[in-house]
Amino acid sequence: MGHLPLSSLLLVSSLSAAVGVLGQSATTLPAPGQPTRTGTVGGFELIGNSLVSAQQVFLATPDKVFFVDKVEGNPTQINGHPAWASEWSLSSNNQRPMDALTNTFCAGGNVLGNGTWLNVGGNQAITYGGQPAASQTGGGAYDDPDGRQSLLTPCDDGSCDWTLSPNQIDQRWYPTVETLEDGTAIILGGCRNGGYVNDASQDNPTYEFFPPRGDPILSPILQNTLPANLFPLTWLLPSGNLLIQSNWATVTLDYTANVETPLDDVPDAVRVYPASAGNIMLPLTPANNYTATILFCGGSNVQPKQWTQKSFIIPTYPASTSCVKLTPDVSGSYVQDDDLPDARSMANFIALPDGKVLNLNGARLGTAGYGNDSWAIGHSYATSPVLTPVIYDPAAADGSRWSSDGLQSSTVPRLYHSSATLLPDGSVLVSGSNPNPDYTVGPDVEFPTEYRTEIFYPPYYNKRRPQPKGILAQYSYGGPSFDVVLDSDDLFGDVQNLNKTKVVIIRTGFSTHAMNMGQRYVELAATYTGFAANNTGVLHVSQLPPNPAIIAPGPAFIFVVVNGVPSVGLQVMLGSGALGKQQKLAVADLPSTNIVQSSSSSADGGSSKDTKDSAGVMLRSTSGWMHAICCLLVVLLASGLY
Ligand SMILES: *[C@@H]1O[C@H](CO)[C@@H](O)[C@H](O)[C@H]1NC(C)=O
Ligand SMILES: *[C@@H]1O[C@H](CO)[C@@H](O)[C@H](O)[C@H]1NC(C)=O
Ligand SMILES: *[C@@H]1O[C@H](CO)[C@@H](O)[C@H](O)[C@H]1NC(C)=O
Ligand SMILES: *[C@@H]1O[C@H](CO)[C@@H](O)[C@H](O)[C@H]1NC(C)=O
Ligand SMILES: *[C@@H]1O[C@H](CO)[C@@H](O)[C@H](O)[C@H]1NC(C)=O
Ligand SMILES: [Cu+2]
Repeated sequence: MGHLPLSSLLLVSSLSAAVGVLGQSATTLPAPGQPTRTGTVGGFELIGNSLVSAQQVFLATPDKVFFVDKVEGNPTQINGHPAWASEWSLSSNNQRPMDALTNTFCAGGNVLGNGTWLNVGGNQAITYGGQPAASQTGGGAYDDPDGRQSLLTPCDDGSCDWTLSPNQIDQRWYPTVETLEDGTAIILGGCRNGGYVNDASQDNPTYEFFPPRGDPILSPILQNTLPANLFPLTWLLPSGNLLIQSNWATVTLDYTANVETPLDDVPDAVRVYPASAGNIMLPLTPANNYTATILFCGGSNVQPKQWTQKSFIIPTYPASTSCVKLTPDVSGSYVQDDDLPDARSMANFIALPDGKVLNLNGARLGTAGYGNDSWAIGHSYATSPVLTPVIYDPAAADGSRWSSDGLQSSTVPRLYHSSATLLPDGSVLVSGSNPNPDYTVGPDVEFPTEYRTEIFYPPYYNKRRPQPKGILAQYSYGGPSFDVVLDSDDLFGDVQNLNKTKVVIIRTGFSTHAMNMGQRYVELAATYTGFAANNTGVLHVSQLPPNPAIIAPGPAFIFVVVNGVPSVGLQVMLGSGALGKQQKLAVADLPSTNIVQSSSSSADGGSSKDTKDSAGVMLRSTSGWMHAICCLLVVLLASGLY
């Protein structure tokens, strides 16, 4: 037992009494298999037409992507009116319309710690052409009450639908939603009546919580950054503060004390809607000590007064190529990063399992938004779509982080109201684009209501995928390590690939308006024992870091990535699976990394040559045993018995 850390021993002794009662609860998932599709690597494939336009998209089960549109005249009907929500089954390619109830036009969303998805804010009830409805309590063309609170508890059997929460939030078009350490959500900002940009008469510069914690609280940054303060770019930081970037300003917010601390203004360009820069928190890893760096790329250099000037001919205005990053828990100053190869507004950033970041969608000219203006392209405020994706490698040297090598262009312009999400097989679903007030199609429409849905296949897509055994279904914050077994095929026949292997957890987020709210990438700490004789290995993997601000509780996907090739992701639960304070446990030390050089006859550990062997074998067996304890612990946490 000499290798086991004290914290683990304490855990073991405190839990051993319960083993007899709950020891049967298995929480290891079956090993993932291979993707069911094959694709053109680096290219796009059209997989069909969505039933509603994908203003908002999220992956909520291993098989189901949910689409949410604004209320508009989609031909697909549900409950006697046009649908504005739907579900896409990845395995069957079948779709079904859903009834989103409230008008979800420019709503925000995220997933709660118990797996229920929240969709809040957006438009009031409307009738045809986007005009206000006579009644705000239902009836009329769409029967869409102004509720501003829709909930979906997703399912994989086609039986679930949107419901109304009894808790109504304040009026907010374009709010941002971020999930907090206890699995509840904070809802920030917005305006009351909609429009291209905000103004003082309808501003809602406050934040509130879901489930509610009382009246909305004033936020100085939101109050002081008109008119471009909609969809404030917001991340929960490992420090427990929130980063908020709005118009040119930046703060951290301690939302428990309601204190904002100003950081530097963002350089070069406005990054929030409607400038709509690509934005993402870069991977949180043991190597960077789980320190958050946020990357912003593109947007538009527009001064506050310029947005509403008659002379601002939006679709002629070039987007920015500027990329900057900020590490807010360490420094309040932005750092320049490599420029985007193409200027972009409305670019979507997607965290890929290999640790790189995909950038797609958007336009070189103009911004988000649409209107009846004579200079609009149809109604679109943007034109010159950027069709070629580009991949950012955070590990590459300065000057060489962007690459489109081997990537092909899409055939579908993705402008305002387009979206994208990572899928479990490591491909990326891309859909939407609808810079129009209502369902608008036809031969003369340059940027129609877009239903065409594509999958982008990243460079690793067609490689044989690792099939790791031993992935847990649920993860605690701290606690005992667990073991994941990789065979020779998983390691591409080379035990040395163990030192190019990582276990990563990805929350794919709620995609809308060039943001994936809640998107996050966390690499788990790991060591390994490798067996050179047969090129197999065992990863010894830590649970989540003992800090739910690094990644909030709730559902996510886990991938084992070997030499840049991810396994198919499995859906897992982070934390207790319920809203509420999460247990933080002592972190077990990991066995040291070791490659056992000699062949099998090492079990007795007799000769000096076999010292490493015997250590390796012992570590393996103890960590297998620790694994059982770990599963038990998770069950206890989940059942509230602990
Ligand atoms: C999750 O919590 C929300 C808010 O309390 C609740 O409305 C929802 O029903 C819960 N979902 C599940 C699956 O328990
Ligand atoms: C890593 O972060 C933790 C938590 O913020 C801190 O306590 C620790 O000192 C850091 N370690 C290093 C090596 O920076
Ligand atoms: C835009 O123009 C159309 C057709 O001319 C009209 O029906 C609609 O009300 C206008 N919308 C706005 C927001 O002015
Ligand atoms: C992996 O191990 C090999 C052999 O010891 C070494 O040459 C290589 O640098 C290591 N790679 C990494 C990424 O640590
Ligand atoms: C590989 O070798 C190790 C050490 O001898 C052994 O424990 C393991 O079962 C072997 N794996 C396979 C797949 O043969
Ligand atoms: Cu919108």
